[in-house]
Amino acid sequence: MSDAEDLVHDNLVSLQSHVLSEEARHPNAQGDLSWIISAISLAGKTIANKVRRARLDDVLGAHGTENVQGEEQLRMDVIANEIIMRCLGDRASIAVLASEEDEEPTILRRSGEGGKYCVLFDPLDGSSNLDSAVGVGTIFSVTRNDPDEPDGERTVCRPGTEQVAAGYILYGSSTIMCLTTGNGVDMFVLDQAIGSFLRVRTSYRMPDAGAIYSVNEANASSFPEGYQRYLENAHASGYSSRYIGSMVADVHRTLIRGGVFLYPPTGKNPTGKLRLLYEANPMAMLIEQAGGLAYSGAGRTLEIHPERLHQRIPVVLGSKAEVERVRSFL
Ligand code: P6P
Repeated sequence: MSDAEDLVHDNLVSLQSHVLSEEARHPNAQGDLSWIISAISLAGKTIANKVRRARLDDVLGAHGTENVQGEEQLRMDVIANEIIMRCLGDRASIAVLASEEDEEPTILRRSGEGGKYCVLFDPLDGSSNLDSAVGVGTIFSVTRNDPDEPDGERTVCRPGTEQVAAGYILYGSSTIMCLTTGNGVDMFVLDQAIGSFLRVRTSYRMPDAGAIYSVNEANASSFPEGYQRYLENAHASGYSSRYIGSMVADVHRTLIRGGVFLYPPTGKNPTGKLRLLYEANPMAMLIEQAGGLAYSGAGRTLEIHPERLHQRIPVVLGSKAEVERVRSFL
């Protein structure tokens, strides 16, 4: 490869330039989605800084309130939620914001006022792991606003197939954004020295197989029988078990190394623990765009018709061969 080709091949591409070049591929795009992704990037950089300093700034621990899930809110949950609201709130094309931390969606502007998109997010998934410095993350999903639907919750309760963009930001040993706008998966790493997410993978394809399963086996005795038979088979087949207990970290490892991530129905969470709209759907879109599969019960996760904003569902997602292997036991 000539020096010039090398230079082009090793081009330095920021998230900003990547998003603008993607926008240029759609002649009728007006840049609204680009602005939203830019706001999510700003929120991610700000949260990354706060996560790194949480112990120093003494903002770990309980906030003293419960969220709509009846879970104890941590101070960092509230801080991350506020950061995202402040970064996204002034983007003129956003109609509705829906957060895991808020019972109701926030209606910012109607379609008549320019509200074109809805953004759903889990501001700091896995935050209970913060005190042990385990990777945590922000998960986001972007859908189109329904101009004829006045109710915020009904507007965002759309099947995952209708997402126009989805992704996560993993605050781990490095800060990584994984993003899809429906045209493959691209990955970016935050270069803190210049404050920019730099593209490291484009059109990423995940491994078709991987002898790794990721599940909280403490719940195994209450899994439906088919999951238990799958686990017995995995144990007998020499699979490795990897479970961090932070969905963004577990899904990122699955994307990179292959394998399967499962959160089955359990005695404590008979419909599964993970939330459909702002955890399972964005992850399912990423996994499918990278060549994997994502199922909830008998059906494809992305085809579920949501009934409630905070609806929970069981999830099996990962490498095509591994998800099919799990399904063969269900
Ligand atoms: P368990 C974190 O609380 C979370 O929502 C996901 O990030 C994670 O995958 C799951 O719950 C872990 O749940 O029951 O295994 O602790």
